[in-house]
Amino acid sequence: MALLEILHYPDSRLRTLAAPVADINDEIRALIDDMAETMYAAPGIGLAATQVNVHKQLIIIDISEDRDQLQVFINPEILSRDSEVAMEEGCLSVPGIYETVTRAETITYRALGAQGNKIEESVTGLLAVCIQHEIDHLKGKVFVDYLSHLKQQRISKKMLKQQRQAM
Ligand code: GNR
Ligand code: NI
Repeated sequence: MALLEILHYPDSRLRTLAAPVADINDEIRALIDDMAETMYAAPGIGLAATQVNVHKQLIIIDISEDRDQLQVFINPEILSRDSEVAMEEGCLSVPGIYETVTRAETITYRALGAQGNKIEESVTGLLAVCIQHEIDHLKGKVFVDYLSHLKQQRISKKMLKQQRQAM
């Protein structure tokens, strides 16, 4: 297992479109393990492969209280959306920034699980928001993109300043 480096906004590599996973092999299983270690250490409730500079359609989520219910979603697709909910979001690629984003409250999605099992279900609330946040990463989108241009500029400046100071 290994801790992976998380890309930070406004890194242009976060804009990369992820390709579908063709085969759930040992390389993908090792990536899932490393991503889980990285997400739990951060700590975060979700992580997309894009954030660790691997441009494959793979996301992991654990919204459980005890941090012991890892969910793996490979090649996830949203089939339908219903209602809206506003939730304060954060992102491991935009540390220290928390802003309210409005998304679908309920989604029906399709994905493969870690064993290649087909999943198709409707979910609501935090899990639905988290899946949408992570699928956005796979499409090169970050939650900051939903904010006003003024807020985006302020966040960019703040992140770049933090990154300069960390060097
Ligand atoms: O840890 C995270 N918390 C969170 C809170 C509200 C909505 C979405 C998230 S996902 C985020 C981890 C992350 O950056 N995933 O891409
Ligand atoms: Ni994120």
